[in-house]
Amino acid sequence: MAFTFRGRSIGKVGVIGSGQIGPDIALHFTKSLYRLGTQVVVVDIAEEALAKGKGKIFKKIDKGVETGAFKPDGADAMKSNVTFTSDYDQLSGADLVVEAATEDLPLKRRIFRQLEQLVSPQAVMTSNSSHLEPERIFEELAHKERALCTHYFFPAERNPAIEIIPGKDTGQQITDFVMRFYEAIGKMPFKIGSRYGYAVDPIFEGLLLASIQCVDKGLGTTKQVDTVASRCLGLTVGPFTAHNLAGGNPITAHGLSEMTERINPWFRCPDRLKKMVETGQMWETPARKETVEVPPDKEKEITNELLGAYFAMCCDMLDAGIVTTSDLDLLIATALDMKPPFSYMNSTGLDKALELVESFCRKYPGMPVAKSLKERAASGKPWLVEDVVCEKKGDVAVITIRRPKALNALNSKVFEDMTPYLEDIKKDPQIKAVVVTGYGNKAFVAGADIKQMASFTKPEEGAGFARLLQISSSQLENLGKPVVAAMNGLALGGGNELAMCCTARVAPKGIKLFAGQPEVNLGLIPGMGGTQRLPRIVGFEKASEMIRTANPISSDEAFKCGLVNELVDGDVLERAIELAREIAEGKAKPKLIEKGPLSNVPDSLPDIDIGHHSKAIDAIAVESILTGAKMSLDDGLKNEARLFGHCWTTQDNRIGLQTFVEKGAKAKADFVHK
Ligand code: DAK
Repeated sequence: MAFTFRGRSIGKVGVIGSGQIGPDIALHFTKSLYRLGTQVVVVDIAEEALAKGKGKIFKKIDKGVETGAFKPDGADAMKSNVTFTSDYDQLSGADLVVEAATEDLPLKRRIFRQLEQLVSPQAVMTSNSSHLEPERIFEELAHKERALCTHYFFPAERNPAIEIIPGKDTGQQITDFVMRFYEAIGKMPFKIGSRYGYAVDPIFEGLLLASIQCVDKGLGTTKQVDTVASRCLGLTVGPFTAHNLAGGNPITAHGLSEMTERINPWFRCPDRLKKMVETGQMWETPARKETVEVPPDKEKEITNELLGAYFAMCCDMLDAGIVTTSDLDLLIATALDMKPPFSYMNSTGLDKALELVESFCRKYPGMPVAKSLKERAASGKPWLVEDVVCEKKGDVAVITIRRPKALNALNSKVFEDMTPYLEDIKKDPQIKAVVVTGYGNKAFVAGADIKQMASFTKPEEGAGFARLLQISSSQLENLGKPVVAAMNGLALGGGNELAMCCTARVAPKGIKLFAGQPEVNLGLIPGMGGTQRLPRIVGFEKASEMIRTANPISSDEAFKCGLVNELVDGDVLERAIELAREIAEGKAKPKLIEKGPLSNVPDSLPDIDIGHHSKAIDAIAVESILTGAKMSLDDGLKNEARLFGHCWTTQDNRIGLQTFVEKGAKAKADFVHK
């Protein structure tokens, strides 16, 4: 058995290097692939390193069992799925190999030369280098088209961020495959242009340099600068503490000195850092929970200096054209868990950001003031940081809703970001069809953003939100081009409703918790067409059960009842793109939703156990289903909107929303049926 994805069979994955990060990478592979029958092999020349790596993985798996993250039998299977060996020949037949050896170019080249003899020309080869450009690492390979860098972040088994760096010779198909493969196994891959250090490390290491500069200039001690840095950048630990935690990693010193040539002359390895590396000393940093006093004037100077450096470095990435504002924002927030730079600049104001950067660059002329920042500030517009990404795949536009921390829940910003794309697509004669999907491997869209809905204090806010959702969903439904929903995971509430506005829906096989209308949990009825489109697609009985009990259905059940048109093994997005094209070309003709009044409307809905849910809200849901079905879809939607508004007059509506916000999604609301 092997994991087959986008036509590639991944039966064996190799990890080279059982040092700092290799075992964590292997752990991520085994925990996400063991069920699919993909073996993981870790190779290292040192037996001691192998034993240490194995011990590390097993300990983490055992801890996962203790915390309930893994079941004991799953944990055993994960363990027996990884082999640790010093025999390189064990990599023979591997379909994907990640090299995670020391950051040393000749060594990496040697490893890849050897590897190329062991694996087929089709096998994907990647390097977890943190700095080196793929063109340099893979220079000597015969088949450079299947090689690229995949840069993981600490801790690699849990940190979802991963930089994907194709070189100039990497095949487009391989890059696409690697991006989708990592997303399918739960990572958040970001495609980054090839430049030394890629996107994250120059910023991470540059902030240590900027912090050292603050100390050199006498603005504060390492303890004080560390404290201010974590405060102003939103870091859990400051740059000095982070460097200590990484054991005073010498790669940082080496990286910074290489960046002088390869990025710009501001980057350098300062003497203080050289000395620390030479002596093996650690930085003096705040103890846990220690309060470090910093005089306010110094705090301000340090903050300005660090923010100047941070913003300057991030904008320089844009000038280099290696990353977009939206990607870098999300990447930094995920990989380093710090304040995302462009959103941060938007909140301080771009004039202020430019002032900080200009002042920094006057002091350190090696760092240029980025053209992108000057132009954006002059335009008077904030940086574009979008929760929706649109990519053209030939004649099909793929719209991805990307709010991974909220499982792609729909807030107003998602619709504001999506609307211009839909307007462009409508006018663009090159685009024949559209696919809408959600980011990641867990959720298509987990519903409308409940936290935003619960924050509304004025009826106008709720009405404005509802209007925006209605306009956007009808824009999607009436685009004039086929739209296929690639329902890659959970589709709840507004998520399922969004999918039902599409021409067709495809979903992965075998997802147990897949689609549902859980609004009654919140003291609401569906408000984006759920009470109208669901009965029209799956019939009254099934729709009534789903809407009134809030029980979600599996993807297999969704297929059986007609909610999804196709089930897919492997990459749902790839099939959705094909289907969208087939519909546009008239080769596939999915059954379209009935837009007129329905003829088979029952007088009442079957008796059903609604459990703890509100009887008051249930009555509104039933009314919406039964009265709307006798109307045209358009009128039914208006009727639903009116009844949705009616929910806000009940006590149970406040109880339901409040329970979610205060106690989380799993808590049951104590409805009073009024
Ligand atoms: N809104 C906001 N945040 C959400 C969310 C949502 N719908 N769903 C999940 N999240 C957030 C969670 O709060 C959590 O955030 P943090 O606590 O980490 O900050 C994060 O996503 C991860 O979620 P969990 O920790 O809960 O993850 P689990 O895997 O344990 O559970 C879950 C996943 C999807 C089963 C669970 O999160 C869940 O049940 N979520 C609520 C799903 C839901 O009820 N959806 C329906 C929402 S109501 C209208 C148009 C449309 C609508 C209304 C009106 N008009 C036009 C009038 C639509 C209404 C809805 O969709």
